[in-house]
Amino acid sequence: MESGKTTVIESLSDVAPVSTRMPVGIGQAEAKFTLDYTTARLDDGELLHIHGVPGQRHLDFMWPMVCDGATGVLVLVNACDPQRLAYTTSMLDEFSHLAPGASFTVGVTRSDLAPEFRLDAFRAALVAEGFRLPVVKVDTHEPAQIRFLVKILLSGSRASRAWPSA
Ligand SMILES: Nc1nc2c(ncn2[C@@H]2O[C@H](COP(=O)(O)OP(=O)(O)OP(=O)(O)O)[C@@H](O)[C@H]2O)c(=O)[nH]1
Ligand SMILES: [Mg+2]
Repeated sequence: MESGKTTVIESLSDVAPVSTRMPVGIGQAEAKFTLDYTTARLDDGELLHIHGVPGQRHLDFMWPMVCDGATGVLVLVNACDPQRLAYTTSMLDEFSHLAPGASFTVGVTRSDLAPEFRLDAFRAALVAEGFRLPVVKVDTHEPAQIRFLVKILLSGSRASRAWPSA
């Protein structure tokens, strides 16, 4: 949550992005979640469709819907979240099964607000869990950093995935 999904999608859009805030009942409580969607024209003319979906497990019914035929999966992680490592490994685990042909990149956001966060330790912890992939810090308020992040994602290929998938 609050990992910068909407900010990233707004930054990449070359049309007005669609952000839909919807209620979802969880037991007696009702929470809100946001779905984001936009398109961006790449330098080579290809049209990229970009979906922002929540990472909460009770909303996992959405994940297969956006994974069918996906080129890339960008896992945005809030550096301020104490559960960031467990969250990231669980997302990589789930999405590598849902999108076996996609390339993967992890973008760590809000690290400016988490002075204790160490990228090298985080990356090493992911490798220790079996996930060897690009892991970068990104300030989502910097459009150049977001464009670079997307380039990293798109330059990845299936062959560079170094963790086993079932
Ligand atoms: N300081 C700082 N603030 C950030 C960064 N990225 C996002 N934010 C802020 O964090 C808040 C949440 O960003 P959103 O883009 O709404 O995040 P989200 O993932 O769409 O959030 P939900 O849809 O509520 O899960 C906003 O106030 C952003 O301006 C960052 O890298 N640094
Ligand atoms: Mg959002």
